[in-house]
Amino acid sequence: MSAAWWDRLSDGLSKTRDAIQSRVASVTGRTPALDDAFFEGLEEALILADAGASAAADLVEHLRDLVRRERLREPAEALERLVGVIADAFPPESRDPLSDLPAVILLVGVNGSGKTTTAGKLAYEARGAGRRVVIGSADTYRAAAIEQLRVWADRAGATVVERQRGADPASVAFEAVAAGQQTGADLVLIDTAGRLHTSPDLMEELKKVDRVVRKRSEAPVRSLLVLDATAGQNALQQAREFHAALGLDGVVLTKLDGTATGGIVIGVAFELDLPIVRIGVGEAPEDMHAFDACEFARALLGVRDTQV
Ligand SMILES: Nc1nc2c(ncn2[C@@H]2O[C@H](COP(=O)(O)OP(=O)(O)O)[C@@H](O)[C@H]2O)c(=O)[nH]1
Ligand SMILES: [Mg+2]
Repeated sequence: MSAAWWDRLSDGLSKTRDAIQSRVASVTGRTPALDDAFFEGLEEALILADAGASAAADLVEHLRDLVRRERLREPAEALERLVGVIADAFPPESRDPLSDLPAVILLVGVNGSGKTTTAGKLAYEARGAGRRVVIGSADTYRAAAIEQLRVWADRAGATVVERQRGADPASVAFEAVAAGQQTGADLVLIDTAGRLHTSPDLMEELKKVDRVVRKRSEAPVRSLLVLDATAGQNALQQAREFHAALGLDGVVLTKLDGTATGGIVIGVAFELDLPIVRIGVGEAPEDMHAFDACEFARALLGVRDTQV
């Protein structure tokens, strides 16, 4: 990982990191340092970072066991072990829904979470790897949304399938899949509308898009939830609802460069057992990265990798 990339992710997670580091600093030099208050403090910091209460309790319990078994005494050692404990809470990388192509990827999520931007970034990444990409513009509610996606598609060198505003999203998605098949595309990305996840209409519309796409596609179809990491506990609730309605294959966490607490990544992986497929750290095409659980845990806890 380059220093710039580390700093970018690290800056976004500074709030959580500072909270954890100050707890560690407050017990350093004390004997014994690794007492109940230390572990309770860590658990509280993880909850404040939006990891969710059950994930926080479970992770800290694991850490306590390790510390006891290895007879650790130093807060820095405990923190280093916590990196491993957090990293192990994520599903294995072998479950990356973007790793085996051809595929059709449905991008879903609430308004403003970053679906269109993510479609553009994924197209840009796949084009960079020499893949043929078709993007379906299935957010037909706003003319601006269609425009925005076209700009991204042009930039990436991807083919875009679009219809006029107000067209049936499922038919646009259907056409995109058909176009992908006809042209031998490796990747078909379907951008959808957001609105509120609490709107039953939206879920019904997405289920219809999902049904139509699965029926038409010969390639595997995977649904990715695009989540705004700055939404905190709200993001976890959205993930539960989208997962229940659509059966998700993974999550893209956006805006980790912003004011995100970051722990939401842990909550989603832990509670829903979904892989974090990519993370977004800015608005430019190259501001998206594969998720590495160990790197992430290091950035969140402020523990530099000492092995490199
Ligand atoms: N800082 C930052 N902004 C992002 C990121 N992803 C998306 N955005 C911005 O969030 C806003 C909403 O994104 P958009 O893709 O239109 O969301 P959609 O409604 O889900 O399609 C836009 O201003 C994007 O530029 C990210 O990873 N970091
Ligand atoms: Mg959009």
